[in-house]
Amino acid sequence: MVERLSATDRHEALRALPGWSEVAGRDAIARTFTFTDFNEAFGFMTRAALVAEKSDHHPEWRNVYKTVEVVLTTHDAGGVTRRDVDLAAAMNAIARQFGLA
Ligand code: HBI
Repeated sequence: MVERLSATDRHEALRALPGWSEVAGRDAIARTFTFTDFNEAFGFMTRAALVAEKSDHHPEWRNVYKTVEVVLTTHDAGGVTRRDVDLAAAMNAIARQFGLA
């Protein structure tokens, strides 16, 4: 099973993940993506879903109009692992295709 990251490794990983931060009271990371409209938000989710399914690692997320709130944690490990960091990086790359920083 994949291992939880140490606090140091988690902090180091977050430094390379613009927009992501730790979730208070939970071993998880989160980012809220704000697009220009629902079409872009849902387009982002569609592309991210394909990555998630391919890697068998799935986000907790919520869409309201043009925002997508994402929380990543590895349920099997009970905390943040390399799999969450990889999915967060993939989501940032997809968001950049929609013009987000
Ligand atoms: N997604 N975020 C997350 N965390 C998991 O532990 C996880 C998952 N998707 C699929 C998955 N685990 C399966 O590998 C196991 O539940 C069998």
